Amino acid sequence: TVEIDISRYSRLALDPQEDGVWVVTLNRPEKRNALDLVTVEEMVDFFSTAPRAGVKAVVLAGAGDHFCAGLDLIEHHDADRSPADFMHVCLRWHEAFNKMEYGGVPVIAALQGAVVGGGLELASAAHVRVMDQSAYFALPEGQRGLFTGGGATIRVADLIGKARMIDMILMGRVYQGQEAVDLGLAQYIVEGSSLDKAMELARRAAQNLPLTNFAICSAISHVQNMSALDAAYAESVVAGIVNTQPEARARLAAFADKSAARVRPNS
Ligand code: 1HE
Repeated sequence: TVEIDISRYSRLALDPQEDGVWVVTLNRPEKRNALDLVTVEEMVDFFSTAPRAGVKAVVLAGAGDHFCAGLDLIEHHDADRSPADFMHVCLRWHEAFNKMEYGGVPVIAALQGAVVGGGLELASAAHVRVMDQSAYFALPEGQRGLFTGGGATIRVADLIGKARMIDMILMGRVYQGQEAVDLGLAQYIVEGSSLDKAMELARRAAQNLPLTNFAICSAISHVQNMSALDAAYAESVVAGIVNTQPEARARLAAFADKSAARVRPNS
């Protein structure tokens, strides 16, 4: 395993808990947690390292009233980038978000306020999204003379379908509340704090065996990119490794001797 040096991070506040859950907070609330170059590099760094550092689950949060306002438009404006420059900016976003989605460590996003533009792209790279009553989702790029560059054409379209994504960016349509859950933008909506609920879910996920979580939070995404034939093959190989891991024997024994909890309907 490798160590994560918390003091090296400035845009992200890293807070490791005793149970292996790490709270990773976008920490520029005065800029509504807009994603500048430094933030994205810190995300590449953290999410590249976390799978080898014993991180069992991540809660991804935003400080203040808004989760994330997307691309730092002021930095982008001031830099007056060339097409090649901005292509490379986008490639770093993809590097960061792919490390999240394919890294094998469960990432639970705790959402409030604006989850817009690149903020929605970031949230959609998490494995589970929890929203509170203040959270709202939009792709303002269309109105700003821009286009998505952080994976929305892939992940937001996956979550809600192509037609709804096109409508969101074309019209500046905003989704919020239960409707956002019904469409698949988030999986949970809470009356209270999305951070509390995300912590609860992360702790639950952290109870699973790490190799099982690796398969869930890496293989499923990879398999989605494959043909059905290759997907079945890859699934078999992953199951071969995960389902025979020595660490699973105690759990199987507990089922066999009837000490393990049974699956029951919600009461
Ligand atoms: C920012 C940004 C930002 C706020 N870049 N600085 N994203 C957007 O188009 C969203 C743009 N932001 C907003 O619509 C609003 O700021 C919010 C709804 C997020 C928040 O509203 P509010 O009233 O709480 O804050 P504010 O007064 O608008 O902003 C407070 C400060 O944050 C202000 O800075 P200040 O120095 O004047 O105090 C804002 O400039 C700053 N701020 N949002 C930079 N986005 C890889 S392609 C990805 C494509 C995209 O993501 S496009 C961006 C889409």
